[in-house]
Amino acid sequence: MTIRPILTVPNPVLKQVSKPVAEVTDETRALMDDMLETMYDAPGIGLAAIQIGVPLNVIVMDLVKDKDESEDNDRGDEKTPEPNPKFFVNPEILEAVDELRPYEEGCLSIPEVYDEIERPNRVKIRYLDYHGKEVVEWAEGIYAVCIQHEMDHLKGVLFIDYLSRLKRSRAVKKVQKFEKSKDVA
Ligand code: K1U
Ligand code: ZN
Repeated sequence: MTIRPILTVPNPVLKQVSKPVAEVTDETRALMDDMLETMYDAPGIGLAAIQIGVPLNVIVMDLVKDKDESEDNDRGDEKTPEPNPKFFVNPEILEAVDELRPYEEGCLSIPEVYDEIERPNRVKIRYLDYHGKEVVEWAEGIYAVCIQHEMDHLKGVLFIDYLSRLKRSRAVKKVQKFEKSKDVA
């Protein structure tokens, strides 16, 4: 497994539309393994293949990190969350409820930028899992937020595209400044 570099805005590759995967093969699984390692390393709770420059409809996710990690267990020790990776090949949204919920979103391709985005609170999704098996299920709460955010990446859409032009250009400038500061450090 390899940690791959994550592309950041304004890299034009992030605006590409990704293509469906013909079949889930060992090559697809090797890509998903690299994506998961890259996501854990970042760290993040989701990653789309295009964020590492691969224009395929593939997403990885692990929402455990979004829980309060400082929560204590019965012995008073700090809880270490169990990894709970999820893999999505060719995901589709079949239904979405009308109810919108705001959530403060972040993106590994737009580091240090966060803003509130409204999305449907529940979506019914269909996808192929790590083994190529079809799954149909409802996603709710942070799972619904994250899958919609990641599926936007597959269409070349970033969460800052929902913001005003001013906020978007400020966000890109902030990322460019941040990336430059990493070069000199
Ligand atoms: O770049 C990405 O698509 C990943 C992104 C996913 C996401 C986060 C929040 C709302 C919608 C989608 C991230 O993982 S940003 C980092 C993050 O949220 C996080 C990092 C460490 C611990 C907990 C959260
Ligand atoms: Zn993102």
